[in-house]
Amino acid sequence: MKKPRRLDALIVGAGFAGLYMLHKLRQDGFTTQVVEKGSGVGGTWFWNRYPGARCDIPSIEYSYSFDAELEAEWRWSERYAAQPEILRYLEHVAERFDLRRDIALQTLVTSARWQEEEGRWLVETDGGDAYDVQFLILATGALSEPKQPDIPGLENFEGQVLHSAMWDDSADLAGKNVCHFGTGSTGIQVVGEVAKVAKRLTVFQRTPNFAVPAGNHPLPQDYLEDLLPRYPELRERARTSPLGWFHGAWEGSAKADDPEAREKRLEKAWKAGTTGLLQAYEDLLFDEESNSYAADFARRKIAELVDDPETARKLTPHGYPMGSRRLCTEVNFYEAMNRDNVALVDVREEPVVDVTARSVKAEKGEYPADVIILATGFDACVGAIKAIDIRGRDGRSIRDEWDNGPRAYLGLAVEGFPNMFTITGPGSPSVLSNVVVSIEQHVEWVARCTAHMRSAGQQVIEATAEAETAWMEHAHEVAHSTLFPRASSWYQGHTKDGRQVFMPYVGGVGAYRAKCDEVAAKGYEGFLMESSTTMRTKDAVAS
Ligand code: NA7
Repeated sequence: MKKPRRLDALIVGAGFAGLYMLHKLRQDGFTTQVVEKGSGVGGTWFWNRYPGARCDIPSIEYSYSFDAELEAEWRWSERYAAQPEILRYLEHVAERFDLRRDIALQTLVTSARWQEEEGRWLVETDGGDAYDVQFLILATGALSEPKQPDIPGLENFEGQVLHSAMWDDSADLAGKNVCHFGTGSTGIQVVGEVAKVAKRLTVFQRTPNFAVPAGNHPLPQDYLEDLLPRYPELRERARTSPLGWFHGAWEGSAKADDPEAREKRLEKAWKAGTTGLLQAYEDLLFDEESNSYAADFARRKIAELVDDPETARKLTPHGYPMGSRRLCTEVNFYEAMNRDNVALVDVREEPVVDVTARSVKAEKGEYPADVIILATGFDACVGAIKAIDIRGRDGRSIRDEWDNGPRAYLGLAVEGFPNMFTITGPGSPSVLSNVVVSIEQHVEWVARCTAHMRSAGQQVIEATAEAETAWMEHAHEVAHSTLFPRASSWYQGHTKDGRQVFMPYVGGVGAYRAKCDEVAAKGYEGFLMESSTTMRTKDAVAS
């Protein structure tokens, strides 16, 4: 280990969260470094470069709001930008705010140890670098630790295996036999594109998901001129809304409308694109009967869009409320399912039994494969944090503790792990919101907190166990007032004895922001702080 570099803060990750956090702390005069395992900035948008990768929130909303000049100079080409454009945007942000000089790329944080006597973190990387920092800020992303699926015999495969979150840019799928696993948001995007070039594409699906056409389109040349005067008000609306979007749900209950009016409204919402359908009525995520009208509507659409009734049957979701699993955005997915070179295998009806050197064998058939694509998701909300060997007070390991279900106060801080902040951590709106809005809110809250600590002469901040427990109980209660827990989904974590922990906070972005602001205004209620003086006194006593 090299001699540790002494800084105020270390930020792990150079995606939307890490870049803004660096900018903010630097503005406040803190010495700060970002470490990033990728060879470029961009986080999620650096890694997820598979064909068809695209945002499912309109880009004019899924972008930073902290700088009016940035807003005025960046022009999106499409309603939902594709990955290369979002990556260019983040690279632009890194250049524009001169962030790169404090970002170490291709550097993986391997461990972080709380140094009790100093009240600081000692952080080590795979390259042997070390950092001695007051604050450790985990901007590691909620969907960044890829999950490897359990597919029997996969190790025997002699062709190329591509994971959607670690895509090989040089991969050429033209004229190839491709076997594809996973039909979540990612898989649905991949299939729409790969179907156009593959010789034969076999899609292995486990749980069918609801998918709504994106309604993507190029943005008019002059859209920005029209948007700019309204931007501040729209951004403010997003900050105080339930999901971090400009527009909230349409008023009323699906139960209250007569069938004709309901059909008309659902049709309009369907045409509005993905974010529309769940917003068609305000009670769709709360009331089972209302939800069933929208879900049945979406099921009828699948039957209309997919030619082969047997394929349509397999693609039709059942057994969980629409939206309780992530609602997917589709571009060409159902169209791909109508192509002659595409086949769908439902692995619940026809399990995969083996993978050979050049094929995937299922119970009822063998499917040729030159390439296998895994769009099999992430160890959501916790994976990237657990990947680091983090030891808090008394050597406590976050990996071990979160194996019993994640816990955090406001999704921001963890008892036993002082001076560590988790941006969009479990217990915050994170993946159930426009995450850029949630990231900005967390970054600004953390910056306000660190600035407060410096001016108040405080060295250490730590969430109390009581505040953390109370928050987790509240988050659980709110989740259970909705339909979200009715589905098995990656939103759920589990304790060792099998209890569910619903990881994102569903109480709404606006309400959550108000709570965080209140905590700060009340002198960081639910946190304990120690001043540098107390620490020095303790040191003196100890020696
Ligand atoms: P998801 O939504 O977790 O999807 C992963 C998919 O992979 C899902 O359909 C899984 O089925 C499927 N899967 C996992 N293992 C297997 C096996 N062994 N066989 C067949 N299918 C399998 O991840 P995404 O990357 O699509 O999306 C995550 C988020 O990233 C997304 O919401 C956006 O916010 C960005 P399952 O559902 O577990 O039955």
